[in-house]
Amino acid sequence: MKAGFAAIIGRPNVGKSTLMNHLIGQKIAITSDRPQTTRSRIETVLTTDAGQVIFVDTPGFIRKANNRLGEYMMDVSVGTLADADVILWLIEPSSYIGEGDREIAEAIRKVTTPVILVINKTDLIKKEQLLGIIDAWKDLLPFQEIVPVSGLKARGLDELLTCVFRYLPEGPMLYDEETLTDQPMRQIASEIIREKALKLLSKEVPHGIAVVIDRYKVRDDGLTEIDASVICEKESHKGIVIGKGGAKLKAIGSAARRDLEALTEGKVFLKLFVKVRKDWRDNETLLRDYGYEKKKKP
Ligand SMILES: Nc1nc2c(ncn2[C@@H]2O[C@H](COP(=O)(O)OP(=O)(O)OP(=O)(O)O)[C@@H](O)[C@H]2O)c(=O)[nH]1
Ligand SMILES: [Mg+2]
Repeated sequence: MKAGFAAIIGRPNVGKSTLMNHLIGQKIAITSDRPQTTRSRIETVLTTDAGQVIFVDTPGFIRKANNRLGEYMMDVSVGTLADADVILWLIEPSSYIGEGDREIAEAIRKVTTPVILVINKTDLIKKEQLLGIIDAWKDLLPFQEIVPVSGLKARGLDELLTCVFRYLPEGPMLYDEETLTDQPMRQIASEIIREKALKLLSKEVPHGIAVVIDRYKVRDDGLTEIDASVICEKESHKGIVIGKGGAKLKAIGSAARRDLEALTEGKVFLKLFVKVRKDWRDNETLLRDYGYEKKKKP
């Protein structure tokens, strides 16, 4: 049997979280069409006859962090490169190699971890274009493999898995067979609410949002009660999050509740509150309170 870690890295919005969800067959990581959706390291586990892969979803690589949250996110992404057994570097299906991609290549050159280049979103291109893309990228790094996939349409995933297992060490399973993720339910719940805020709010507001679960209680009758605070970083954002007559907050709440009920397979009572914590993205104490804390290596 084989078991090990596969880090999923790449620029923001290339489809890392979507791919991971489709690889394990369940939605654990939140996704959106906005860059910088994922903020922390999320592990999910796939157990097959061949062994166990622990996928590690990461925040997208950015060239320059604008605040401490951004610095934290970059630390998470760079930190996974050396720790993983294999790196899956996801790219858009394009021949263009930007500065951001070159910086990722530089970061990968500093580690000895094998790298699979994963050309994602191939549903958006014609088959004939693929060879040109492979040709443009193949010499950027000594890639072990180049694999085209579509995370969204779940195409090419078996081929990708076969490649991943090639680079995992022999060894016993790291998690028991039933384990799907290292994320506790409270954390998944807070992320689901943040996802709906990302999708339903426009402009710069969503990037300054954090969600904190104040209370999470499973009642004897099976119903789950959740109180959560939607934190925004400016007084002027609070009204936008609440919306006219509370409509926006209500929409965020009902969309989140639908997902939470599907996940918990039961009824959910969700209460949302909106709070302002000025410039929390640059406040070390608040970042720690919201779970964006650097974990010390043992
Ligand atoms: N057409 C197409 N769209 C995709 C595919 N994979 C992801 N997307 C879309 O791309 C957008 C970004 O997807 P995410 O999975 O959130 O991307 P990410 O790389 O995790 O983004 P960050 O967490 O912000 O770094 C979403 O709108 C997805 O629906 C794909 O294979 N094909
Ligand atoms: Mg993501």
